[in-house]
Amino acid sequence: MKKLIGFVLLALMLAAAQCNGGNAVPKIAVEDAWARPSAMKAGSGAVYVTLKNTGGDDVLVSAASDVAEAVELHQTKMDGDMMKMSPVPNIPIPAGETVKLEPGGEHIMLINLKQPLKPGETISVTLNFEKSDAMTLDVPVKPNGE
Ligand SMILES: [Cu+2]
Repeated sequence: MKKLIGFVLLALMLAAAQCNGGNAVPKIAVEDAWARPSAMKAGSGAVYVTLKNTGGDDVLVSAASDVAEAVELHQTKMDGDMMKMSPVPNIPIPAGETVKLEPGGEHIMLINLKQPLKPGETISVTLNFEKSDAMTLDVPVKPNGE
């Protein structure tokens, strides 16, 4: 029994050591933010962005925009041969990693747009992080992110 407790403690210490990146200050750069144009009838929209973290661990906890009634963080997954989107509570941005929110993957979902998103327009989207300060982005609406 003592041996088992010792082993568990060792495992916990190793786990804690691996989390040391979490003590460093995150340093997140935002690249290539864009929103997909919506159909003429306003419905939902999607925002994509690349988050480059050259510091310690952080987590994208929520997003906000006044162009939609609600904003959710979503993931896209295959369910059989159907692509299905579902909300996720947050999107981790681990130390030293680049997390790409892109079509077919994770994205920021604009629920119930108040107006259609037209190419050439720019919308304001705020990203809220667990550790980093909130960032408000000017996000261009582009047909395919080009
Ligand atoms: Cu979605």
